[in-house]
Amino acid sequence: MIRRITLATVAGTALAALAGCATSRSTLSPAGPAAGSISWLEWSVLIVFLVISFIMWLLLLWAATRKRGSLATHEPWNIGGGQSWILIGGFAIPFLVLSAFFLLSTVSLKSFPVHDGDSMHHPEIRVIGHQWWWEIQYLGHPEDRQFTTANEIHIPVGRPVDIELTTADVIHSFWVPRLHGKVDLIPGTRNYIHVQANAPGNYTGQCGEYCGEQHAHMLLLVVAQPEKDYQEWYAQQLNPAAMPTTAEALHGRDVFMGAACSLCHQIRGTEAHGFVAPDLTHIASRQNIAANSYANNTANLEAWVTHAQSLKPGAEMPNLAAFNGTDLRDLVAFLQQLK
Ligand code: HEC
Ligand SMILES: [Cu+2]
Repeated sequence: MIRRITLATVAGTALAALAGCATSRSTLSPAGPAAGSISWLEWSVLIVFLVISFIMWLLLLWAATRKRGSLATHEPWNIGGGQSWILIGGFAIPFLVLSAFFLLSTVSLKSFPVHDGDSMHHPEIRVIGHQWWWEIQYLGHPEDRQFTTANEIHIPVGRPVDIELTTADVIHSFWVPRLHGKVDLIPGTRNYIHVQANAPGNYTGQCGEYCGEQHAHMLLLVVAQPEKDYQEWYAQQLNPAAMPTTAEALHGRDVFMGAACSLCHQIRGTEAHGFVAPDLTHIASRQNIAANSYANNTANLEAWVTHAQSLKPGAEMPNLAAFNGTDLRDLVAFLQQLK
């Protein structure tokens, strides 16, 4: 019976632990230099402390099972009974191990640059946290190389990208575990970070600082692309919104402009100039909606536009349920051609 319980516990724990290894948001599979150095530190701490724990278990076992003398034959600790155990095991070894890890963490912090404003003159991207989505400004030079998007950051692969972090409301934290460590977005302050991905791919991130009701649905996507694809994406994002060509999309455009949407959202090249919500100029080019909480497809767009509060209760987008079938269909058709 005890053996079974032990086996089940060990197997269960191992499964739970292994399940954490393979996700797209695991610090255990680093894909950039900063995450690499954090992961290296993580493994060394884990291994050293496992070895120490193993030795402790052996000592405990030995103490519990050895043949005991009577208490009277045991010297008091201050005249030699176990004094050296206390000095070496309780002081010298922990001092050495903890000092070594203090030094290692300091070295690892150095490879994870967070600059102050002075040393970071020209960030390429500014990320502004909002409850509960990410505003993303590309700060290209000259000014006509600049545009704003949301929730999905594209970076070229293989070189560091300088990102400035700030917030429009409360404290958030920028964290893409496979690429770098957490850096907070703090009101009235700018923080800086270098982000680099070694291989092309999608890297999921998550707000790392509790920021209210929908904190858990404040996800982020970093898409690392070869330089050429990245430049194509960049050029495409600079364009104003596509002009609708189908009758549905044209009608959908009127629905959008006639409803409250344009009070909050911007679509460059149209009369929609709201600035309190994600820029929708190229919404169809994004993989997900609602800060990467739902896939960007017809069903989810229809659900989101009419019942945002059911999908993300508390989000700053109201339910706009009062569309009839055709209006809703055409509105979504309009959004879907904003490539
Ligand atoms: C009161 C302001 C407001 C109005 C009005 C509004 N929205 Fe939004 N919308 C938001 C906010 C804020 C978000 C981000 C919510 C989040 O992810 O937490 C959002 C998100 C979205 C998204 C997802 C964007 C993304 O990148 O994740 C779409 C699509 C969208 N709105 C479409 C519309 C349409 C269509 C209308 C009009 C029918 C509309 N919105 C009206 C505030 C508004
Ligand atoms: Cu948060």
